[in-house]
Amino acid sequence: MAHFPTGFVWGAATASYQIEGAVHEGGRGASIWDTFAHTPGRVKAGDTGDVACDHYHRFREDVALMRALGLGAYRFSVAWPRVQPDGRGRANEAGLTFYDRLVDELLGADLQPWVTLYHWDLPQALEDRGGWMNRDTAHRFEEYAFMVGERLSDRVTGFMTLNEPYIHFLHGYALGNHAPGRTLGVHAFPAAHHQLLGHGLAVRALREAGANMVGIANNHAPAWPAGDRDEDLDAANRMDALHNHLFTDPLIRGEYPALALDILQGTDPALLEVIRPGDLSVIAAPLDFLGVNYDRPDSVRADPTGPFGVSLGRIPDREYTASGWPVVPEGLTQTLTGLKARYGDTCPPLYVTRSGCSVADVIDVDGRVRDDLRIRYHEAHLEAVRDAITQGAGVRGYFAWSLLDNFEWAEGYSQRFGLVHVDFATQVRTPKDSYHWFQSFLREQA
Ligand code: GCO
Repeated sequence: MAHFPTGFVWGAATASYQIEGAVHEGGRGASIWDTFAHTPGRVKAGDTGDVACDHYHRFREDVALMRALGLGAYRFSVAWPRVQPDGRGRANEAGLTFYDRLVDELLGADLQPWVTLYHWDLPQALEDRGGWMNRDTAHRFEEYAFMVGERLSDRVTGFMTLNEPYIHFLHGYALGNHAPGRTLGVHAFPAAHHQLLGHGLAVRALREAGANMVGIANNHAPAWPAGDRDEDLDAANRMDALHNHLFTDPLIRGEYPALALDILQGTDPALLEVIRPGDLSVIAAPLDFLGVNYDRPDSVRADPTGPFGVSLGRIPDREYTASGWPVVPEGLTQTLTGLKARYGDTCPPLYVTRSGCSVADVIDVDGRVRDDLRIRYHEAHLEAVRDAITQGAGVRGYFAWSLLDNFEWAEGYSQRFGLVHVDFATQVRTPKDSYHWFQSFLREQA
């Protein structure tokens, strides 16, 4: 494969609740994912993140694995309930100390720390007051962002305020298959707006605390009409507005996409009252980069019975990963070039902040994990990034999801996304073939 631009950032990504475990240590408070996972029937096989990869105790070993791989960066998230167990008030020193040590360990291994402030583990105490449906949560987030910024910004390369506010809004508040498990449908819009407001307030707080580079990690998927009926084209446009523009137009243009406003207005005009004068200028605080998380295109069909009047179908004639996602690398090129086309010169530099797939991995008798599909997946998506760069989308980094097999939300431990296999009974880490492939790929890039 041809070379990527000099300075291109190569990393791996994880999230706190998915790997840390140690949920009762260091003064950590409960998060909505603790509550959700401990509610029978919510997570496959009753799995929880109580232990996960025990990364809280094994982070040195995990950093050493990344160093040996040859990565230059690590994207992890800070668990808000470690820093503020109840989501408000004074910082919990033990929580900050954990991340302090992690950051120092990374720097000692020549890895840039990239920090996500919020990857869905809201302190339960805030959910008890309405969670992201409550405007006050945005102000609590600002306060928390400042605390983390003050402690870590002297050593962190890039901060991401939120991870995938779209997925959190959709699955957490509209559909309810993720924590906090609310099923509000379109009426979940305040959870979208308040996350965006929290983002804007946090950008300001992080800069005041001395952060160098501030961005966000958004989820994107090109909307492909499933058929050529006019209704399907309309449905695809609506999906595009909800999935791709609702969480980027306000950041970059300072306005909500008209189509999304139409959907809200058509459901309940009172929904728009959560947008207060001045909010959009807070939300549109300038960004240093835009993180892009991509899985697959949305194959969209008009469906009056589906949420938002659409249903999503399969994309035919594709290889499928273990979690049932089709492999569609050109959708990543389309996403990256699409952002550049939509926002032009106002488009911040792009980073692929999460790319990877689930494979039904097993350790063979010779001790190897032959995850050829994952290798092909990364190769194809890296080609897709290269194509986007050639077509003028300024892409500056790629973070593989994930370093380790981990707690895959409602799927529990049934889906393995890691470059490194984790035996959850013994916590033994085994680098997979994809880990070794990435290692030689990076040597060639050097
Ligand atoms: C995200 C993702 C991850 C998932 C991964 C596989 O928000 O970045 O949801 O947390 O584990 O994308 O589904």
